[in-house]
Amino acid sequence: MDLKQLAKETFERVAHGLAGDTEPAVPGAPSPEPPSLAEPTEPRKPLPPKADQSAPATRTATGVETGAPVSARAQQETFLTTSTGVRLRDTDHSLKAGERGPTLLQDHHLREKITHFDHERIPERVVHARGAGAHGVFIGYGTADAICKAAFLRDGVETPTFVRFSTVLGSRGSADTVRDTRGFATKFYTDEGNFDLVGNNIPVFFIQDGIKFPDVIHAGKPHPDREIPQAQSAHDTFWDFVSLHTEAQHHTMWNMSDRGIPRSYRMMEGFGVHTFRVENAAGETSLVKFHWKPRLGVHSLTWEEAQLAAGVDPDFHRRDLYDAIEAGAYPAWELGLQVFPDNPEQVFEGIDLLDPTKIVPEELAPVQPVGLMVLTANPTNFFAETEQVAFHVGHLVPGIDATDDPLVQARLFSYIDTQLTRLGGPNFNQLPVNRPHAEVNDMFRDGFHQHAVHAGVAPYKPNSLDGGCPFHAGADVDGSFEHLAVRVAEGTKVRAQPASYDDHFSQVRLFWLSMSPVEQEHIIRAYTFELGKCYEQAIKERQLQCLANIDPVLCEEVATGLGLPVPSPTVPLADPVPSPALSQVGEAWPPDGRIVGIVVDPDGDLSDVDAVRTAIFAAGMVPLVIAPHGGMVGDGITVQRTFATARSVEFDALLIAGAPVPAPDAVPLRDEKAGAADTVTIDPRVVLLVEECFRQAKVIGAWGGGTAVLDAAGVDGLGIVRGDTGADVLARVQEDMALHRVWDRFAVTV
Ligand code: HDD
Repeated sequence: MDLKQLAKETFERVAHGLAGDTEPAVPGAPSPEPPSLAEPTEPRKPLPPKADQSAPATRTATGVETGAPVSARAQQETFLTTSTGVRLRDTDHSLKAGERGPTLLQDHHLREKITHFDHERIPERVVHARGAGAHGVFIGYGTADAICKAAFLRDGVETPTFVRFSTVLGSRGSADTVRDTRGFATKFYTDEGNFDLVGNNIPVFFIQDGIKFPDVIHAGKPHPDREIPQAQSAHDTFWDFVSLHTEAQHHTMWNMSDRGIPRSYRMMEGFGVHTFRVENAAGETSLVKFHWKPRLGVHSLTWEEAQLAAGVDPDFHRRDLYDAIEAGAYPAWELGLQVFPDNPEQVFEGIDLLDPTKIVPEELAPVQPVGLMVLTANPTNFFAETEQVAFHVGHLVPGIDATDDPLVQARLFSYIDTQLTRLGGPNFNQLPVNRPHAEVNDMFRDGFHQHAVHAGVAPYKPNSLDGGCPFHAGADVDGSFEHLAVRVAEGTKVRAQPASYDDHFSQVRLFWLSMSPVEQEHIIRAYTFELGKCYEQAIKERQLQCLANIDPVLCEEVATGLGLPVPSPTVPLADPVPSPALSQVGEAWPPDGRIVGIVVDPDGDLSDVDAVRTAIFAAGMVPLVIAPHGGMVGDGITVQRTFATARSVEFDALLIAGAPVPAPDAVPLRDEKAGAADTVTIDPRVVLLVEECFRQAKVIGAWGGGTAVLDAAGVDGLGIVRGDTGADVLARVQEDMALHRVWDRFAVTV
């Protein structure tokens, strides 16, 4: 079977199956071409209904059950009521003793309204508080059948999913583009019950044993006295911990690399991190690691972009995901497995598979695709879905089990426990977003927020009063869960770990050596920046010692930046074989879903602009027209960004169609001292846009009068495309975009 072709066909089926029936946003208006990728600038028809997430039956004011899917259920054409359904004539004035008199305690509507409001907030997640979610569908390829019997992996089986992406350290309102690990948690509503794959965009973790989780998080969170910095690792407590607790060095290096600042949630890999044990229909077991491979490739922001975005658009990743889905540019990932024999040592090629600070390079164990996930719908209500979704690594389905990795063992406890505080009781799986699509017949009763009205008198086993129901599923019943019967290593009770866990540096070096020069340069800068933000000299010196144990060049460069002496290694440097799969540089990717800005001059030649927009759409990208003012320019070209609202971070490439004139309040770029008035008439905000895009190594193209902007900004060389027509320039820009950035430009600008 050609898996690439299968992935493509599966994606087309899902994406076009949904987009196919898109109708014009404004009835009677012609559909934009192609309709599915336009940035949403006007109200649209609601997206197709999501997988059945129905809340308990809701009644309208007339007492008729709507039966409408959740996404379409708005409170239209209804009367305002109290929470008990009594119609209200006035919700704007409290009940007073006279127009100017005091408010009466009797005003039960006022009290109900304010009381409910007072209790609208729930505790944010203790980690991963800031996030964004989406609904999707997973389609199995059947390629995992030989090793895993889980039904959702079978060929063609479609399973609804809900995914939540997140940052780890920041609070709910923190910026999206901070340097941090990203959570990538997926709930599969399978026919055999819910399966949660609660992973990250980084394949290793800071600690080898879950008992240290409170330590690493306390160190990473803001300082307890000042509660700063928010959503950052650039502070003393974080570096204090990771430099003392050297098993954290591998994860830390991934954070300091470009992986710590993803371009988009749509362009991140996901990892289950731990090794899991799977079982096939014949009862044979294998060990596996889960990988999500994004269809758009793995791409990152530059540090400058990340910082700019945190200021100009703190919701950058949330907006990007929402807009892409709303526009029909559905993000997609292939689920893949690295498969290892289930040997008693649980070691593969010398790598301890139970140590979550280690990867298995893909060159040693290729990632084998087993299915495709496409995210097709945004949440209808952020709180109800994204905030209340509750993941748990113990939500496993038949055929998949946890291993004895001490990190996952602690997680098996933590996830249910945390929901008790966060969601206020043990019935959180009854919330619509958490509700399994498989039949639920548990014997859990009562508790806060109990929504079920359980029938029967015997919620216990054994019973005779309910006919012995519900029954245990016997071994002969399909789809029943059983912990895999693996032999437990014999030993005495100890608080200890195997000697193999003591190697804290060889794989960090492997990662470092696998990076291209420009990625190494970014890593050096990140360490230099973060350590430069620390106050304690001893912490900086201790981290430099760790870097000396990873690589002498890395250590020397960072030490130079900090103005500190270079220590010598205290452990022998390993000689690992680099893993090219770890680098983001070098591979060409489809440009789908990328944003191309087109700067236009309303008074200039706009003849090519429409054709260029259409060609960008046709290539699966999103064009955004940038003009001095909003509204329309030329012959019906809609403006999406103005010189005041556009900023470089938003665009993957920039096109300039004509020399943009200065806005009335703009300061003309002229050399007053030289008296050369009016030598340049280009709006300085456009010049800034071009300069920033150039620094961020983006492709920039210009034709006709637009080339004057390139001259004004003083940009030239690699990835600067000049031409006579828009079509010619766009074609060459697209070629350069395949590599995401003009990587070689960094060499000339740093
Ligand atoms: Fe965790 C949330 C991922 C180790 C305890 N974790 C949480 C989320 C993700 C991860 C993506 C957010 C889920 C959501 O969107 O609601 N966590 C990981 C990964 C880990 C990891 C990939 C290591 C491989 N976590 C880990 C440990 C513990 C926890 C070792 C505790 C012993 N994690 C939690 C938690 C959270 C959580 C406190 C906070 C909110 C929640 O669970 O629902 O239970």
